[in-house]
Amino acid sequence: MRTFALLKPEIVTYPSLCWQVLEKTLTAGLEVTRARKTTLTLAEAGKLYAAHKDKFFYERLIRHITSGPVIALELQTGDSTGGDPVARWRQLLGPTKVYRTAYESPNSLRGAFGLTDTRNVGHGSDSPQSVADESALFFDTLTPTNDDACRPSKSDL
Ligand code: YYY
Ligand code: MG
Repeated sequence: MRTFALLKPEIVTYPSLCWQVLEKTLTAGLEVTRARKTTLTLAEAGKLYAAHKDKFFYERLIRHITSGPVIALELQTGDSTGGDPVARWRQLLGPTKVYRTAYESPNSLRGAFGLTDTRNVGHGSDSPQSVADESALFFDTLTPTNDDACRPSKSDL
């Protein structure tokens, strides 16, 4: 069983933050099975956040997620820890709204690195269906970008 996670631009733009997030992810017993760095087009961001189209924050959310590179991760729980990776990643992320992290989970990723309700470190799928849809979007159908130039092709391996 896997989950889909996305690191947002305010993390990916800063390599040291990015490494700290990845380190906490591994320490929480999650293993990275696939990863891809990319920069979303407006249309791709609209697909990822289609469920929020009518919300008051939609425009700022889309503007932010397309403002710089993101890293898509497919995660699984390690053999020794087991458990549901969807719940594990969302628990590690912490609450959506940053003010809540202060008293609910200061050690979560959003508690440690979250800046605002929009610039809140990452995304996590919330159901088996969204894992399937979002993994397919990022790993199968996304437009290739310059970031893909540094990915090895199968014949290089
Ligand atoms: O799943 P999660 O990311 O924790 O929150 P959602 O309620 O699905 O919202 C998706 C995304 O929208 C959130 O990560 C930031 C943004 N957002 C916002 O900018 N302002 C809000 N008040 C609520 C959500
Ligand atoms: Mg959500």
